[in-house]
Amino acid sequence: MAPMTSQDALDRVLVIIPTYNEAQNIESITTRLRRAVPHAHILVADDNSPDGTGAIADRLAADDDHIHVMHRKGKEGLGAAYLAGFHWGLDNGYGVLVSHDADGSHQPEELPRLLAAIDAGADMVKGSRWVKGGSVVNWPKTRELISKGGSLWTRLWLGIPVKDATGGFNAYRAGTLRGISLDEVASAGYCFQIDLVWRALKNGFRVVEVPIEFVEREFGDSKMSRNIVVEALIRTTLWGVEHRIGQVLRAVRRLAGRRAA
Ligand SMILES: Nc1nc2c(ncn2[C@@H]2O[C@H](COP(=O)(O)OP(=O)(O)OP(=O)(O)O)[C@@H](O)[C@H]2O)c(=O)[nH]1
Ligand SMILES: [Mg+2]
Repeated sequence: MAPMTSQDALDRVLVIIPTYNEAQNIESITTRLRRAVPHAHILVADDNSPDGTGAIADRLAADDDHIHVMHRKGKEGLGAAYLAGFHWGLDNGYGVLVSHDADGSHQPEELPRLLAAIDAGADMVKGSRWVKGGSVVNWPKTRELISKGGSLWTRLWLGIPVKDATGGFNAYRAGTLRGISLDEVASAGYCFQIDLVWRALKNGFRVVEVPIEFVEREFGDSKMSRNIVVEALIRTTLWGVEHRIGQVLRAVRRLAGRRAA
């Protein structure tokens, strides 16, 4: 098979929407996405939502060949839903895969700007609240502090130049996802987003942040919990300790090598 050109990749876009109890949001978000980027396909990855989100998605898919639904057996966290969605997208030949929340926080009308950054050469694009031009609407101060604090903590430990490490509105070239050992990803909550950008950077992929306006959800409940924050804190700190020990060991080895020479 001939390799996919950049234009081929951008012609084959899949937007993955993980859902758990998003019955009030799913139709409006898919409608907005279909309007904003008409050639993109959508995969709803639903964890058997008790509120019937999966059945609504089925109805939408029945009327539109650009909408697909993956029914998963139960709530396993957004990380697991994204991994299943990425595998489905890669197996079905999509060139660019996008992660997108159902709750209206990520605005479909901003997706063309993320895709433009892929077109300009990025391997991974992060929609970012905390770069110049980015913003949040209707977010309580506590959420802003958790998000900014989490990104700062990540930057300090991992030494990565990413302002919004936990952001979930991202676009990946298929080759990026193939090159970051997805099978080893164990993060379940929003730490998943940090895990993926850290892997992309470690593997030498070009990561670009583009400013987005993030809007607090109007309908339905947030699945953010203390466990999700604690998971992110523990995992990033462990990766950071491993990273910093690696740096020290490499420096010691270099020094020892210089002495011996
Ligand atoms: N399939 C699946 N989707 C999930 C799960 N948890 C959350 N989601 C979806 O992932 C997206 C983000 O979840 P939110 O609850 O909005 O979490 P958040 O965006 O981190 O938190 P808020 O900013 O408070 O909304 C939404 O589309 C959810 O429906 C899950 O366990 N399984
Ligand atoms: Mg949300």
